[in-house]
Amino acid sequence: MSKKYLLTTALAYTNGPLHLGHARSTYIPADIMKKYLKLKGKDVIHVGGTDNHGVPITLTAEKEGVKPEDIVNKYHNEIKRDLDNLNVEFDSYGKTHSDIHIETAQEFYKKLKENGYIYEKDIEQFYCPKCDRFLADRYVEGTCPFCGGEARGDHCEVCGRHLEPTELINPYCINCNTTPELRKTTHRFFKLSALSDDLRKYVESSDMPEHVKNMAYSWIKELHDWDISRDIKWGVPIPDSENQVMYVWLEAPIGYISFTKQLGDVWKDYWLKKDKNENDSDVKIWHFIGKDITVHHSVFWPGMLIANGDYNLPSSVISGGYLTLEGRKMSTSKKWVVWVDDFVKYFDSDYLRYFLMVNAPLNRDCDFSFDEFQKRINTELIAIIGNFTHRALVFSHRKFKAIPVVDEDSLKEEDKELISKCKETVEKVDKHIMEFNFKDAIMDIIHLAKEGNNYFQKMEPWTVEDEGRLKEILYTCAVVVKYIVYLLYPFMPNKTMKLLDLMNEELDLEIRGNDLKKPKVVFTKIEDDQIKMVKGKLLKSEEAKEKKKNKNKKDKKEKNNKDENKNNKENEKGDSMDLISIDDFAKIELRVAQILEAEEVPKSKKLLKLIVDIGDEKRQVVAGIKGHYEPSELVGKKIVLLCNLKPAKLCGVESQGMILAAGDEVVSLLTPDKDVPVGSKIC
Ligand code: B3M
Ligand code: ZN
Repeated sequence: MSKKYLLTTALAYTNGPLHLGHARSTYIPADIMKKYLKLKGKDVIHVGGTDNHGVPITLTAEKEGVKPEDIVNKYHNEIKRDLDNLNVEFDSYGKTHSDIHIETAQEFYKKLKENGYIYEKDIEQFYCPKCDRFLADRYVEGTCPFCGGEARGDHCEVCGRHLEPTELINPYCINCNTTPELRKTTHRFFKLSALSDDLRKYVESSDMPEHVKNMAYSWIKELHDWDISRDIKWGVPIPDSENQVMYVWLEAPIGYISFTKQLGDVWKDYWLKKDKNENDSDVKIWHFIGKDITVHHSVFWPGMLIANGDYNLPSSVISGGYLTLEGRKMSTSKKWVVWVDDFVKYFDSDYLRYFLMVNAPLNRDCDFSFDEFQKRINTELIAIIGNFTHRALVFSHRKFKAIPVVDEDSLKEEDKELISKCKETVEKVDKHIMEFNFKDAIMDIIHLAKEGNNYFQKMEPWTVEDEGRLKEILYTCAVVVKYIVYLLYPFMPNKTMKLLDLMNEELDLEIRGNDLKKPKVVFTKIEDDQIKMVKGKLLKSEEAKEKKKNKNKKDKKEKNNKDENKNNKENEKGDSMDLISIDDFAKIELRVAQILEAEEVPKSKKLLKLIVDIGDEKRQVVAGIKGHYEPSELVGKKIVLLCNLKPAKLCGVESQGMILAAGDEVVSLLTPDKDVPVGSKIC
């Protein structure tokens, strides 16, 4: 039976439009694959939509004084507009705030419960007595216990650490500033931890790339049950609970099913297992996502599907790397971002599709810089592909007004050789695309165009007087153009369709010999002035802000220098690019310490309490490393401790210093490379 492909793309949160990072990691790759498979005549659909629930949306709505629905509709439409402008096609595009999704998610939940994967447990949550409601993590703010900066209940923007709201010092409700209190509430939990063995087997047998598999294995080792209820109103109501909705990450991926359902009964062919015990081998479900949500798609979501039992599991998860902008991390809050909607005002979206795929392999991070963009478009696309296709068409049009068709058997060796290179390129490109290796696929197409250029140059058709020979040469060139157009179409649908139109041809590998239209330049060069102007427009607000920020910083520093009683917090938490002097560094006292005791901090998901020896005294330190280390494996370890940090209380336990650790998903304590005495100073 021939395969069916269901491609999905991560459901964008409706709290903002799309920027180039979304386009690069997720939507452009999926659309390339969709267009390519369709070109090959495969049964393929692309399903996507928007993710309308979750706290960021209610926060945005409250900030703007409107209903969550208004925010959702506004950005749903803007996101779809951006996707249309990028030429990303969908067979079905939905919203999670819709009847079909809510119904599907609730049925899914009921099945999980029926199968014994849901249980109830009482937990304590922050509750604002004044607002009379439980507070989601993001609704609590306070002081970061690690760095003293202003932090949100789930994350500290200053030091970048993940936090639990209960870890905050002086927590307050962001709505009314009241100090919240802990109150008991009954939550639903999903028994994810019971699925380790099934998940490991599933990952092993999947087509996920090796690096995704390895990430999945390391998460599977540490599975905890999942709290899937939230005491808020905005979301998919939990069927057997009043006043609670599903955690957004439980219901959002179910959107992949709900939105396929929008297509009618065919949805069953992709999702419903024919044999209860086995995945349908003729169905390929591929999730295209950004790399930050790999765990959700390679572990949590398959776990949900296994527990439910009715549906096919994803065959692969294609996770695209991050995009930096001009060498710096993109940040919507700092306005260091280029929105798709702005970009397409100045450049054909094909240029973006091309550049974002050719600049780095998909699974790696990639930088967008306007100068590099201009350079690659001009030196590769224009100078190689544009040049060859244009010359070939102009020449044929001038001489014959059509592509001359000849008998391939009578061609000369050098013509045949080039045509066989075309065929080889199809195979190579096919292999690369099917391995999601879009960069190499494009490089092979460029290479073919180079061969075409060399051939054209060598044949010097302008000197050929024999009409028969000229026809052979121009036919050979037309074959190369046709192959380039065909192979490049998934990457650059606009430009290639324009070329096809000039050729009066169809999107395949035949040459029909139709009359040519008068050739026009399809690939236009990006001029220096243009790139300068666009840079000025799209990066200007940030530059102005930067300057202002730097000036403020300078003023503040001057003030601080005068002020003996210095409170350096602002400078410390400033931009990560700030340089510090050696005197600044000397203020930090780092020592090698040895862990003597380690135990869990009750009621905290993250914290361990440690007693450490720093040479001349013992200290009690609280560290957010639970889940990354077992307390027992820590005892005896030599680590690095920041000793002169102001003591702080974390979850009610005093911490007299901070242990240094690196990493986010995988957390590693810093340890001395050689055995140095406890108390050794680090300088
Ligand atoms: N809404 C967006 C993100 O974290 C999130 C994806 C959901 S996919 C089911 O990128
Ligand atoms: Zn409040």
